[in-house]
Amino acid sequence: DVGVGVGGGSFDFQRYLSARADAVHDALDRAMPRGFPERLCESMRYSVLAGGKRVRPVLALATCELVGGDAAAATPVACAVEMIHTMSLIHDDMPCMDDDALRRGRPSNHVAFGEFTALLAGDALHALAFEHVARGCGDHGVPADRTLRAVAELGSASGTGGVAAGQVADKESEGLPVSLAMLEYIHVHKTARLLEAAAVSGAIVGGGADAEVERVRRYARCVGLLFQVVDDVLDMTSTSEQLGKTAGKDVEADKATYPKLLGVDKAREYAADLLAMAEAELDGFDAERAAPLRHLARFIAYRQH
Ligand code: GRG
Repeated sequence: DVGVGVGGGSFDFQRYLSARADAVHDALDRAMPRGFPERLCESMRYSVLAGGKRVRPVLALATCELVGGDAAAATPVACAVEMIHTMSLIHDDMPCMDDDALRRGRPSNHVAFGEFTALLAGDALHALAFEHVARGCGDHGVPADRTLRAVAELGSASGTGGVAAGQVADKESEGLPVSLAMLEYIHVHKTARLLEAAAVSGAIVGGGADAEVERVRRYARCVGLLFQVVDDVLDMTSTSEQLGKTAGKDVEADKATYPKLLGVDKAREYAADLLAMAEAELDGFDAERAAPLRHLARFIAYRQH
């Protein structure tokens, strides 16, 4: 287990992650609307404030600091990425998509609020994400050209170059044989692209030079894919529990995964390669500033659930 010894330095990653996740939660709480229309606002708050690991926003704060920025400047983009991520989860759970009744340990948004409210809560969250960046970055003294680049990055990660493209490819391939190239396309777009946008927009608002931003992009793309490969391996290896969970869902049982296409050992090797590539991208940065990102990649690689 390569994970052993990661905590050997003085950096306490668990403490860092939970402090940052709490700060993000508070910022989201302030950013989310209250009041009229009550049910819509309540439904948006319900999903965003339900928790979650907050990996994407923490990534944005960390890359902002990596390039010498103040994490506060990245708070609006961090919140925006979590809003986009959450809206994608709300829509993903709906009956026309994956039809899941539970999310983040509680009833899915459409189960709690009904379908049309869930659909609109997702739409309103997506719109709020961009409004929040446009207004919030200026309030934190981020120059307008950086804000514009961050907005473009988040937009491109959501649409036909990102999450929506990955989701449509995933849905269209259900029940069909899926090649490794297609599996990679789905995960790069559905999962990695938004993690990449979180990291890249943090580095942009932090004032990173173009070469630094591109290194951050490559780091995050590896971490995003790593996230999915590890997820697939965990699904495959926690067999009895997973079998119980997926027994009634043929689509899930049919779903292509890295261990199914490569075998568990090769999938694990691939995860180790992705981790090494992600870490190599950090080598050119100041070691202390890069420590959170190094630990974040390892946390994703070695998590047990
Ligand atoms: C974004 C425009 C737009 C549309 C959404 C429904 C849809 C289109 C996309 C589905 C995207 C999806 C569900 C991707 C899976 C991403 C993923 C790995 C989710 C799990 O992320 P975690 O583990 O979850 O970070 P928590 O709850 O911890 O935040």
